Amino acid sequence: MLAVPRPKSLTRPPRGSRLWVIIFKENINLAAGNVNDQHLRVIHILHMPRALALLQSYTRPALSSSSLRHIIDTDKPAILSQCFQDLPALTKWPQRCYLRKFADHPIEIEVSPLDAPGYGERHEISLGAYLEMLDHQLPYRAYMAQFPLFERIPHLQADVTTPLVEEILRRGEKYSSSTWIGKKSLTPLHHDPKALTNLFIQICGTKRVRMFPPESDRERLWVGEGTLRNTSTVDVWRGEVDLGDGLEGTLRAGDGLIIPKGWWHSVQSDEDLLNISVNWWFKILD
Ligand SMILES: O=C(O)CCC(=O)C(=O)O
Repeated sequence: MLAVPRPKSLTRPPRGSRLWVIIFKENINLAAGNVNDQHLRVIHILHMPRALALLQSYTRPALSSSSLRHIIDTDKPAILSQCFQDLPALTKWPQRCYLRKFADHPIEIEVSPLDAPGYGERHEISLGAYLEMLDHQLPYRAYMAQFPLFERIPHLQADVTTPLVEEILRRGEKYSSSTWIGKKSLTPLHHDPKALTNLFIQICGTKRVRMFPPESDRERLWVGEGTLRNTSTVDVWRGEVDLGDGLEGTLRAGDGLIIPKGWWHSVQSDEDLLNISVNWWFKILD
């Protein structure tokens, strides 16, 4: 069999990646059985990231209580497509004047350069000043990320409570809840505290999510240290590294996402439009 010369730079590809080898044949006289290795030139070797599979999606009529329990208990992420359209927040919160009624309440936002892949620096600001800020084209990224808005403004909680939300949260012990408000936003790849499942609901705008299983190779994820031990420095949106079997999906207003415990996820929105999500972390009871 013909042996392809092994260039010095060729290293073993990471497990599971697709190795693409492009070979140029030059003047080979195969018929004569006169093949010389030097006529084969490996000109390019690329480790192509595997395409991500689409997140499994379930719609409301088919979503019985038992199928919902099954979805949550199988520890596989799932989109609950348009299952939360009845949240009052979907119609109230995008209205200019509604959230501004709570303008004086202090919140925290993250501020970072537009193209920075990591978390931003946290700053305190009033909700009113922040919403005002989002009305303008900003030369930096501002994001009210992971903020416990309902602790500050309990009145808003009723806008995100429906029988389905309550049914899902009843499966476990509620831990905490966050609200996310921004325009273009990026949350780097990370996993939530290991024991917690996440119910994430899109209220306004669109977000894209990429997810990788808990058993993903930490070495390949370039995980940080200290408080960033749950965060990867890999930019999963540039597709530069193959992290194994990933999933991706898009969340629109009214969609929910179940992020099972331990799953790595990165969430981004590249629209220059108001984007709001809420989530709850809860511990599933056996
Ligand atoms: O919406 C986002 O930017 C990130 C959400 C997230 O990472 C989470 O809910 O754990």
